[in-house]
Amino acid sequence: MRTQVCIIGGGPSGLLLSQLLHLNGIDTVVLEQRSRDYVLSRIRAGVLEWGSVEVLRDAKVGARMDAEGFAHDGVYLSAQNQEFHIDFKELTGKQVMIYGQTEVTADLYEAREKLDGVVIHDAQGVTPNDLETDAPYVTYIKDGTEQRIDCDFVAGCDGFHGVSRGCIPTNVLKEFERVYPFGWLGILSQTPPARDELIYAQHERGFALCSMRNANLSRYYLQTPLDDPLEKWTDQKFWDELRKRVPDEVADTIVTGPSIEKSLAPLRSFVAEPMRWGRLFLVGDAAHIVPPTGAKGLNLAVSDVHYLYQGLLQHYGGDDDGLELYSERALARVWKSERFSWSMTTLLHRTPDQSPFDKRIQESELAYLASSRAAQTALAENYIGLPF
Ligand code: FAS
Ligand code: PHB
Repeated sequence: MRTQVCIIGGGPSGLLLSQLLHLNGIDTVVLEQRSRDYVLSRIRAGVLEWGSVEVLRDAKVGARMDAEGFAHDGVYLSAQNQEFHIDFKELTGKQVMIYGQTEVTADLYEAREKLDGVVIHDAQGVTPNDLETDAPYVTYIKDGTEQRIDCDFVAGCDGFHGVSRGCIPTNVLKEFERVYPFGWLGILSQTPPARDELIYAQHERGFALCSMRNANLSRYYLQTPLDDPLEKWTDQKFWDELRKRVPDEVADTIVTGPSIEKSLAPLRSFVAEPMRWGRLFLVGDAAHIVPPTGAKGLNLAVSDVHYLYQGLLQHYGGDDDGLELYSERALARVWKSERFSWSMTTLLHRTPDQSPFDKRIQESELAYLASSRAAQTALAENYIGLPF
C-alpha cells in the first residue's frame, strides 16, 4: 500500500490530522493498535480552547460540539472557604468550550467514516523505517500478516507510550521532565454539576476540581497520593473528601451519586525535543505531557496538528518552510502551555514537602489573583489558549 502521510495513532491528534489532510486532498492512512471501542472508552479531557474549537470546525467536525457543548465564560477558584470567579470573556473577549475528548474522538471517527478515510485498527508491531530517506515506510502486523505502507511522511500521533518518539536517536533527542508527587483520582457521575462553571479548589487537605460533561454528567477530581489503591476510594469516601475541600456553600449543594467511571492518573510535565526527525513528525502526547490542571493536554495536540497540517499543505504546494519550522513553532507554543500547566499545578496543590513559607507564598499568590485584574487577565489569556 502507498499513501502520502502515514499516521501512527488513532486518538484525537491522529484522527484530526487525517481529517484535515483528507479535506485538502492529501491521502493518509491511520494505524491504531487498539479497537475503536477501546479508544472511545477512555475518559480524558473536558475543556477546549477557542482555537481548538475553530480547528475542529475547520475539520467539519464541529456540529455536535456546537449543539451539545457548553461555552463557558470563566472558572471559579477557591481557597480558605472563599471563592472568586475569573471572567475570561470579560477579560479577553473569549470563552472555552466544555465538550469531552471522548465526544471529539467519536465525532472524528464518524467524519473519517463518512469520507471513507482509512483507519486500520488492531495494527500491531507498527514500525517506522527509513525515516532519514525520502522514501520512508511503515510496517505492521494485522491478523497475523505483516503489511507495509510506503509514504512521503510519518506522523507520530501515538501518545506518550507510543513507538514514534523512540525512533529519534538518543544522541539527538532531548527530554525534559518533572514528575509530581501526587495523582488525580477522577470520577464520572450522572449527577448535575456542582456549579454552572468549573471550580478549581485549593485546600490544606489537597486539590479538588469540579467539572462536567453535560447538565447531568459531572466530572470530579481529587488530588491523592500516588500509591493510593483505587479500591480504597469508595464513592462515599470520595464524596465526603470532596465536600471537605470545596467551599461550604458548594459542599452543601453537591448532588452525589454512583460513579460510572473511576481512575487514578499520575501527573507529569514532559517535553521531547526536537519534534521532527527526517520524515517523522511527533504530534501531541507523543512529544509532550502536561499536568491536567491547565486543561492543556488535548489542546496542545490540536495545536501541533494545526502546525503540521499547515506545513504539509505548503509542502504539497511546493514550499517546505512550514515543515522546516514545524518543530520550532510547535515547541514555542508547547513550552508556554507547559509553563502555565506547571504554574496552575504548583499554585493549587499542597505537597508533603512544602514548608510553612511555601504555603504562605501559595496563599498570597491566590489572594493576589483574587484581587488583581492584571493577574486574572494573565491567567485568562493562557487558559483560553494563546494564539497559534
Ligand atoms: P492519545 O494517547 O490520546 O492517542 C494515541 C493513540 O495512539 C492511542 O489511541 C493509542 O492506542 C495509539 N497508539 C499508541 N501506541 C501505538 C502504536 N505503537 N501503534 C499504533 N497505535 C498506537 N488532557 C486534558 O486536557 N484534560 C484532562 O483532564 C486530561 N486527562 C487525562 C487523563 C489521562 C488518564 C490521560 C492518559 C491523559 C489525560 N489528558 C487530559 C491528556 C489527553 O487528553 C491527551 O492530551 C490527548 O489524549 C492527546 O491526544 P493524542 O496525542 O492523540 O494521544
Ligand atoms: C475535565 O473536565 O476532565 C477537566 C477539566 C479541566 C481540567 C482538567 C480536567 O483542568
